[in-house]
Amino acid sequence: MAGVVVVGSQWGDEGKGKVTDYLAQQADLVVRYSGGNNAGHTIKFNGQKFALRLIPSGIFTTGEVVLGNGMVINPKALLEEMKYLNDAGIKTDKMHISDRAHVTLPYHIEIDELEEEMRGAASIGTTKKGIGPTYVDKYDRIGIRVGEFINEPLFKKRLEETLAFKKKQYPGLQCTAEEIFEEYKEYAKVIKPMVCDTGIFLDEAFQAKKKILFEGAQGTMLDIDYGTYPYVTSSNPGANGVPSGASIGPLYLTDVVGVIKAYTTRVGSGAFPTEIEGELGDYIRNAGNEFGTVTKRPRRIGWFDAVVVNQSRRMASLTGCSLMLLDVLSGLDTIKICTAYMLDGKEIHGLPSTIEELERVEPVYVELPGWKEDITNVTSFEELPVNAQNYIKKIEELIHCPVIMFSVGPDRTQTIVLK
Ligand code: 2SA
Ligand code: MG
Repeated sequence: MAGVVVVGSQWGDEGKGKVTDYLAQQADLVVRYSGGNNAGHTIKFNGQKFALRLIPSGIFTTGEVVLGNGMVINPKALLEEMKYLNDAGIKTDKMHISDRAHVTLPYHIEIDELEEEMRGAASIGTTKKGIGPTYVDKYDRIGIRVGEFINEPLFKKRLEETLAFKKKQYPGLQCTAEEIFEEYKEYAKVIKPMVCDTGIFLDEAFQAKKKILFEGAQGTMLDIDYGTYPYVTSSNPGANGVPSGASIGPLYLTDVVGVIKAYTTRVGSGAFPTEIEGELGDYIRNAGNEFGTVTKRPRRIGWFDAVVVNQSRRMASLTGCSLMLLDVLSGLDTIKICTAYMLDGKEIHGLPSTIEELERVEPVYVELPGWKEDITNVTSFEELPVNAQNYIKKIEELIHCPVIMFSVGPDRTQTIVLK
């Protein structure tokens, strides 16, 4: 292991936190490369449960983590998260924050709320954490980066300029530069000692043969380039985002582990071809506790979609998959897997580029017999009921990627490694 990536291969919430936590046991460093506090990563061990948003899940194992330049960082949320961990006895003193990451400030949150309202029925269903508007400023070349944020006079100047610009675009903005400056300059003081050029830091770590894990947030279907645009997040959560979001070259990466659920979920709006509505959907939602970590929103539920995961495999060059929440499907009579879509009378094996077409596709399913046994105490593939074994084998066949581990419950101990 040199550079290993853990990437969500559906619409997020596949269980990346758990997989990262597991793989981090063999790593020296864990790095986040995209997104911000829209993410919600849950880790459970020794009877304790933690939900992280900005800080990489590796904080519990390696203790040394990096927040890369591809991230958008809300300093207030970061300090709250540090306090939450420190209060639970988890140290955050080996955290390295990229000087090139962008800072999320109160006006980004205001704009996020305003734009969702403006979109009306076409709202994206964002987490309203200001993520999109922070990336907009990045690409509009008026964003404030961490390196500027920790330089007090520079922060003041950049904040005044930027907010004046934004107020021309959004005259309804309520926040003022003075208020933000007074509050946030204090956060900057706390963050300052952790800031560095994380590209150099990671390069040195690679040269020293350290093992580095890159932790994705959200999932490939929410990737701005590869996902179900426009119902996506505003960054590259896919493995494609690692080199640009962590300031490293692509050849540092040796393995890419795709995290997939045994079914599919999606939060927020947008087409969802295998969506299961009604009683069965409610049953799986409750069995899997499928509610947003950040927003508590009920997640939409669907059958496993091999078209989606295949697309994610292609785009991330997945070397293996981790199949999560298999136990949630116990008790169903039959389980469906989507193998292809029908669009205008033709069978297709990739997602169409327009949302208009994706809304019209009809999933083609294979149906497999389910299993009734409780599998939460299973410790090997062989102990699984034959129908569960066959379900895994079918998934492997359809996604052209080995399942290298699977999970039968939220605890660290409920992870079974196969290959
Ligand atoms: P945003 O806020 O601009 O990133 O929202 C854009 C879309 O991306 C989706 N998105 C997510 N989907 C699943 N999980 C996410 N993290 C939280 C979680 C979400 C939560 O772990 O549960 O608590 O609701 C996440 N973050 C962003 C979002 O739903 C929009 O569809
Ligand atoms: Mg999540």
